[in-house]
Amino acid sequence: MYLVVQGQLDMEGALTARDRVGIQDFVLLDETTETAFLSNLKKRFSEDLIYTYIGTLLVSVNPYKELDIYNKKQMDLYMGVNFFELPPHIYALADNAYHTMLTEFNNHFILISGESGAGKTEASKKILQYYAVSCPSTTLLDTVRDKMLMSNPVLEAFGNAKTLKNDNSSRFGKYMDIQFDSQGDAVGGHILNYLLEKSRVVHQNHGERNFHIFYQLVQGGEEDLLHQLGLERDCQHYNYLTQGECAIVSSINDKNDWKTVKNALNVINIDETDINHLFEIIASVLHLGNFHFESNSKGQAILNSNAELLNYFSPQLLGVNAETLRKGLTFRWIEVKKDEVLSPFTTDHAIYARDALAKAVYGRTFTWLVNKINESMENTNSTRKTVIGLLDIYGFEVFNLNSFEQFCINYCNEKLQQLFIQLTLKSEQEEYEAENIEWEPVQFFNNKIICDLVEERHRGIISILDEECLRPGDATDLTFLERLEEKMGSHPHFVTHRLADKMTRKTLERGDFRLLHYAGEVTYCVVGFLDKNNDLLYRNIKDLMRQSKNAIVRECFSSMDPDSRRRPETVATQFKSSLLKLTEILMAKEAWYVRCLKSNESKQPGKFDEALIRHQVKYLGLMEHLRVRRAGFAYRRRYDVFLQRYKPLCPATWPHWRGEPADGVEVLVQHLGYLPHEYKMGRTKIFIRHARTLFATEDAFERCKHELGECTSVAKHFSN
Ligand code: AD9
Ligand code: MG
Repeated sequence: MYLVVQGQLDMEGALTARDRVGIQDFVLLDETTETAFLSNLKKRFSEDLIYTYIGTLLVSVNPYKELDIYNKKQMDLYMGVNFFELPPHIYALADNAYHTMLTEFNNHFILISGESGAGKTEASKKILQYYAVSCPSTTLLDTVRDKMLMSNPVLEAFGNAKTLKNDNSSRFGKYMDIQFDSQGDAVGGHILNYLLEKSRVVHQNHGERNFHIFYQLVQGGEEDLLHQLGLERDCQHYNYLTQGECAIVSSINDKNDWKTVKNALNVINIDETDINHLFEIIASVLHLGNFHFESNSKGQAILNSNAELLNYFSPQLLGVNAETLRKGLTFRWIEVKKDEVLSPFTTDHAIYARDALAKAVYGRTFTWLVNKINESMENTNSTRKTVIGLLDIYGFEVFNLNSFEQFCINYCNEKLQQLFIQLTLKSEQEEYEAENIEWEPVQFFNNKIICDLVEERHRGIISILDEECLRPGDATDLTFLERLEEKMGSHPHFVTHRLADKMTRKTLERGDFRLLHYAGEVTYCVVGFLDKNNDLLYRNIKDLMRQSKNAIVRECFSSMDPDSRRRPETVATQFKSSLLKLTEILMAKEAWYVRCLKSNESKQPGKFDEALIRHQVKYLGLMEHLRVRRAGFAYRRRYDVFLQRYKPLCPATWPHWRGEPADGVEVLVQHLGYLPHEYKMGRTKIFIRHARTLFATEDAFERCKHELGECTSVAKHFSN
């Protein structure tokens, strides 16, 4: 009996091999110094042990190499096993969330955070795979699972791109609810998407690419299809694909990915007609990017592109009249006393209109795709269900040149950090309160001050940006910066060129401002902030798209913009509201955390860049989290779980304790010689102040495992 139970507990020398593989849970670390923390992380990383716990939080270090730890055998191993009984793994966290959801019948979410390239998307895919493979299944449900799994390659093709930080960087935020019925079957899914980085469609920095789907189509698309879409099999032919000068990336196989995506589109129930429309849209965007404009003698823009192409692609692919499109891109239609008057564009305006159209078509198609995926994963069964939400959002990023997109992405990461702080502090505090335990709060750096700086009504950066966007007349990116300087000048997390020298000893260009984010300082260039925030599309172009013969284009422009005359909310404000809603959704659920760390900047397998990791450990607040876990009480276990594990250490509790688990635990720890200040009995759990107490118990337990029958002497030894 003992051995059967312990079979699951087999940590085979985990403690004795501590020196080699480090400690599996930081809570058990002897010292809570950063050096000890890093040394443990490094030790484990060098053994390909990329996961370590801080209590129930999972720290993951990106190995940049395939590890043989994500197979069915491993999944089976972790299924239904108590959290701490096997080496740390993303499956253990997934499994624990799942079983807690089933036993407590409540909703959970897994917050996966870390900077760009740290491994969030990979982690979220592993979790989804775990649920898809491990949960009970019926044939009917298998199709739901397939759809959930296949939504990934599709969304990654349309929403991910190569950046300087990550060859498969998520350029949108994704929150996915996986719905389970009371038997634990995965019965449906729903995705919320957040702010796609649309500007990438028309512009990429050096060393970066457009969204994967464009390259997949051009390189993997069948001859017939390319012919039908009027495309060349050569990325170099397209302006929207060549700015980064890296159309081919060694780690990416666009041809294979194309096949996967096509297959996935079928699995998620997109019919042939829609698939064709989808490809027509992708091709239209590429063609649009090749439109050039010249200036005539009056300074007016003239479309100087292959007329044949325009005449083919406008009606056949984009589904609109070629001449109307040409006019739309070179003239503005103004209403004068109820008459429409055409006012010619300059070439700059025409380029703006062209790019705005490409971005709008692509961005709306992306949302259409998410809606389609949601339809296909919808759970039509009305029985009560619970969910596990998976949050995988673009990570914090700093480039040489940071613009509005990085501002939004980094703001989003501030919000998630804030949520983490609130929830970890809150839950800790609540637990002590609920269990009637006194505790000592630990000081955190609270990044609320930065969130406020960005989002506060009337005073935050977003409000000031919106004011400038709405101000008629001479508002420009630079006047926006001036406003910021006027209003934020002395804020401890805001720097402009006037203050730069004094505060950070680093100079700033005139058009820049710098934010001191929780994760580091980022210098933003204001150029383009107003345009990107306004994200305006000329009304006549919108009207034209609404009449498109391409059903997806028509749907995108009709349903999403019912009132074209009302000024839409700005991009930043919409984003802010969507993050607020997301926070509410998450706050109503029980949280699990995966903190991903990037091991090195050069994406090299097995390289542990200590300075880089130290920095992340710092700003992610891992040390504080650890201290909070240990401050009051390092460890807590439910009475029944604690008793079940350690009962062999005491004759009175072994092999069975016939009373209340709490009483059994009291007898057990008395027998082990716990001193009164070393532990507290809560309502449902035992709280142990120092890790070493638990550690000694663990050691005793390990020895006991090997020296069956000598438990009593082990306990005696312990109390000495
Ligand atoms: V971003 O904020 O979307 O730019 P992520 O999502 O944090 O970023 P991602 O999951 O895409 O990073 O990981 C980056 C790359 O690291 C992957 O493409 C893999 O090559 C590599 N990676 C990440 N996690 C693992 C892993 N558990 N095992 C092996 C990994 N390789
Ligand atoms: Mg990602």
